[in-house]
Amino acid sequence: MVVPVFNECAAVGKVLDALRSRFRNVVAVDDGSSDASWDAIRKTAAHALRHAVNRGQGAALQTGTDFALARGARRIAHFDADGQHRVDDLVAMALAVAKGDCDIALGDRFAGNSRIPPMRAALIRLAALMHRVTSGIGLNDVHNGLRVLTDEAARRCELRSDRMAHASELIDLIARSGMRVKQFPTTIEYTAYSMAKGQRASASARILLHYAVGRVFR
Ligand SMILES: Nc1nc2c(ncn2[C@@H]2O[C@H](COP(=O)(O)OP(=O)(O)O)[C@@H](O)[C@H]2O)c(=O)[nH]1
Ligand SMILES: [Mg+2]
Repeated sequence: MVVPVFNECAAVGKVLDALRSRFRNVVAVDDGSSDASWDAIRKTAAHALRHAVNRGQGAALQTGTDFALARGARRIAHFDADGQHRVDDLVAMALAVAKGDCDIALGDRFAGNSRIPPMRAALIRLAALMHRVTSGIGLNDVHNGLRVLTDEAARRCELRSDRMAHASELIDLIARSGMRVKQFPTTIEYTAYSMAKGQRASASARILLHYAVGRVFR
């Protein structure tokens, strides 16, 4: 379980407690927060790691993944620290990967009970279409932070995009990895907290642009 954390002291303690009630190995990565997140995760995470400066969600996920793989983890999950994901959804996905139903489980907020802000939904659909065209991969929700990968899949999908463009980079890596992917219904809680703090719709547009430019110049 890798939990990227950036200035989430109000939410992260509860999220880590919920995760630890169901999973043994929770790795929280404080991404150079300026609030009390570090104190919160040191108290509640099984493994607390810290970036000295803010590097972005992609970098935080890769730091946690490298740590888990080095310690022999056989499955890696990504779970946001802001309370937007449900632990029950993760349990279903982790079970499917453990049983060998797929190598990579991706959350699909369009199949869950999420009340997705319309602009957000439109941009995710657009990003999904872009991936369909560029790599032929047919997914609904390409920017969902809830994922489970086998160790092999995690090794094949090493993230180089430090910031939010990692979500699109990962879809590309998955398309090329030849691993078996499945989507699972997940509910994203759009609370006042997450909406105030999380990415605005414009961030999805930025991710798209950032990613498209990166693709052209690669
Ligand atoms: N915004 C942001 N989130 C980060 C960063 N590093 C780690 N994170 C964590 O990444 C997760 C998702 O971020 P969020 O802004 O909520 O994205 P959204 O859910 O897609 O709107 C949260 O757990 C953040 O704490 C960072 O540099 N910026
Ligand atoms: Mg969020």
